[in-house]
Amino acid sequence: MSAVTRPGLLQMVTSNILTLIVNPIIILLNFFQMNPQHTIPVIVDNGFVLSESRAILGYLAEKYAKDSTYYPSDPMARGVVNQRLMFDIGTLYQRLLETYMVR
Ligand SMILES: N[C@@H](CCC(=O)N[C@@H](CS)C(=O)NCC(=O)O)C(=O)O
Repeated sequence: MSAVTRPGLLQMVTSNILTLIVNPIIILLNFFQMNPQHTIPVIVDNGFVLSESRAILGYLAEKYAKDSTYYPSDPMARGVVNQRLMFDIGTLYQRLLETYMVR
């Protein structure tokens, strides 16, 4: 009896293939439900779901590195960090679009 016709092998292979197809679909559906924007990164922190990289960075720093120099509490120092965080999305991408994409 060949390996392919051995009883149980076909079911095992079929089951594994189905798992390989179905599991990613379930993961994807859960992800879409969790993050309606369908973008990465996304974090789940004790059930709290947050997308948008800059929001995630601010949240993580506020929650887990309160007095860190990465995200200082001093308003002027934090202002500079926020300016750097938002420069690309606020200015750089817009200029790139204007220069190279929009005609
Ligand atoms: N502004 C978002 C942008 C996120 C974003 O566009 N991520 C890309 C991958 S780097 C993505 O998920 N693209 C899929 C899509 O836009 O559907 C952030 O900073 O998190």
